[in-house]
Amino acid sequence: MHPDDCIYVAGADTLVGAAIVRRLKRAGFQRLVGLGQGNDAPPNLRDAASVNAFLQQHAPKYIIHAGGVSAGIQTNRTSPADMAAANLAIDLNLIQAARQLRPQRFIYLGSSCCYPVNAPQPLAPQSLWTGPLEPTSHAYASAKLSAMSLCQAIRQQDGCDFITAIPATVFGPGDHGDAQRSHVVSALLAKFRQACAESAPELEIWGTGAPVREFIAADDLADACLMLLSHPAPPDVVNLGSGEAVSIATLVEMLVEITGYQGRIVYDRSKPDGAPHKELDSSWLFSTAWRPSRSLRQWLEVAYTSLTEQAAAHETSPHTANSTVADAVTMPVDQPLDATLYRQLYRIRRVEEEIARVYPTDCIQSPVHLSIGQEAVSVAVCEALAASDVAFGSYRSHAYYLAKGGSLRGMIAELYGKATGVAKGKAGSMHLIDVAAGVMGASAVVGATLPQAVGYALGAVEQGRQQVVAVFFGEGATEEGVFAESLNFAALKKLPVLFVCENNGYAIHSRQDARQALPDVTARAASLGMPARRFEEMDIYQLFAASCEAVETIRQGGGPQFFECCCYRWMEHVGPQQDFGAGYRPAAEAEPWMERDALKVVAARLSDRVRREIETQVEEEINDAFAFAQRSDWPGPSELFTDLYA
Ligand SMILES: Cc1ncc(C[n+]2csc(CCOP(=O)(O)OP(=O)(O)O)c2C)c(N)n1
Ligand SMILES: [Mg+2]
Repeated sequence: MHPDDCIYVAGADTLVGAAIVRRLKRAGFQRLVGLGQGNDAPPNLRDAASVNAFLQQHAPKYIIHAGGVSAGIQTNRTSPADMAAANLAIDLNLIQAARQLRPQRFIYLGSSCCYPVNAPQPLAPQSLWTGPLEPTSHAYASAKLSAMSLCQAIRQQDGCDFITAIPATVFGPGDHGDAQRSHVVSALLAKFRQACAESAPELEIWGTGAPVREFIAADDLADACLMLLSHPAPPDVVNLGSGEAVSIATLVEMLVEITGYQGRIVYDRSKPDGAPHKELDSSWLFSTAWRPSRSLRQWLEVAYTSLTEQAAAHETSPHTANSTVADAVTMPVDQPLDATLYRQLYRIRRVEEEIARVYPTDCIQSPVHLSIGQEAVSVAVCEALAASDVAFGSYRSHAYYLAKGGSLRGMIAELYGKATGVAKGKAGSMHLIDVAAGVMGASAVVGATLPQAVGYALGAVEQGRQQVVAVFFGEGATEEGVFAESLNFAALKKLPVLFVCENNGYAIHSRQDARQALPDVTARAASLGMPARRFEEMDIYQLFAASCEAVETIRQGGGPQFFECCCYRWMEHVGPQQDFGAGYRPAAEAEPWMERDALKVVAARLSDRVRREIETQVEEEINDAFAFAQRSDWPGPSELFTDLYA
């Protein structure tokens, strides 16, 4: 897929559709049609002529159909005809119009209601059409099955790439918390919030609590859909589940813990349970590299935090006096992960911009290799590490040092050469170290910390410490002898090391392809005996999710792993300026990287209020650190011969 490919997400205003649009934008796709007004307005999906005209006009290369009408048990019971008729009409209009267009791929989002009520669990696609449907959602499920069948028939008759994706029960921020219309998670979240706010003595849960369900967060589902869109050959029907099924009672227990609700839980057994067990067999999905970014419990925490924050904002805003909590949760959300990533990215960027600004005054006593543009690699990986894990880096050290939690005051004082610096002012930018934070050191010698990281990991294993060691280095370091030696030994001894190659395409002024016969660094790492992955896009969320997974596997004794993270250095190799006039690389080469700058991407996911709050705090911290460095003393002459090793 190409960033310029035209993509249409039908139902971009639904929980799932909105998440898919967010995900596509984050991945850098710029031509998403049907999201605006006038010429770019979405078609009326219930009107075949409108859908036809829209598809003819935009000719999208990829279509994801997340439109249509869905709801919980209650709506299925009270308005089955409305729901079935609406879905039949919408699906037929869109699928038929898409059939004329023959897009590169069409994804239809089906429903797990389509599985027979007595099909073996977990539900596998081959069980479709093998038995009667669950009575409470019969009409809705039949409509969805018809559309699914139509997609398969088109694939068979016309050879078009139409596939159906069946998600587990979806939830996420933006879902309405209306108990009559919504799905179980959003309904429960809203109930718990209200019960907590009112200190209600009792909270009533529909049914017995026994049914088992598999839930998937809308953002994870969107991520899986993007993978599906670009996969070379997915099957015609795939299940998209999180792999985590729980009973409603367990879900309720999680919510009691998350919300701190103190009252009594009462199950209303007179209400219908729906299907007793619904869990998807997502073997195909899990045979790919895709994994959910968080556990169910973590997602519930995120959803509940956003619900309470939005409800609080709603209560204090005079403009929303007449709207409901349900409306409030459809507003933009400030998820804790976004805020954390933004704080880290913004902090590193601004610290380095300040370094560049003051550099010409000669206050800074050491050369500086800035990471501006590459920060997301350090942030994504270090966020996945535990505080007790450690990291080693290269002379391009600021990003990993700060992301791992190194002292900012100590770093700036070190750059100023002051006695209060992390190495007493004797080391400078290229040798930052803060052992208390697990920042184990950097070196001016290319590749030098690779064997140090491996040695540390061996020590940790020998001494029975469950630590993971991350080591950051440039692609230039892969030309050093220690690269092969270190990876070989780590693989041989199954050491807990995550090797993180920041491939910015250059070593000083020389391009990678002018230096390496085999620039495929990942292939070279894999040849030394470890799982190796290449991340082309500099997508901080993808890298964070992959890092969490890798760190966990490494911690469990799975041996070392290798990440090649493609990125781009915006500044000169060493020093405070840009150097696009230097003649070794064109400015245009930087543009796409600057366009999808992680800092911008994450900022766009935050509300102005939260973003400004973070920025204000970080600016204060930076001012404080520079003032601290400025007023600190120089090391005295007596320091000249201390800390010497020879
Ligand atoms: C062993 C060694 N050889 C050569 C150098 C000179 N040198 C300093 S930085 C650098 C480029 C390294 O490029 P890369 O590893 O890609 O890191 P980047 O600067 O791009 O982050 C070189 C060759 C050195 N410091 N150490
Ligand atoms: Mg490089």
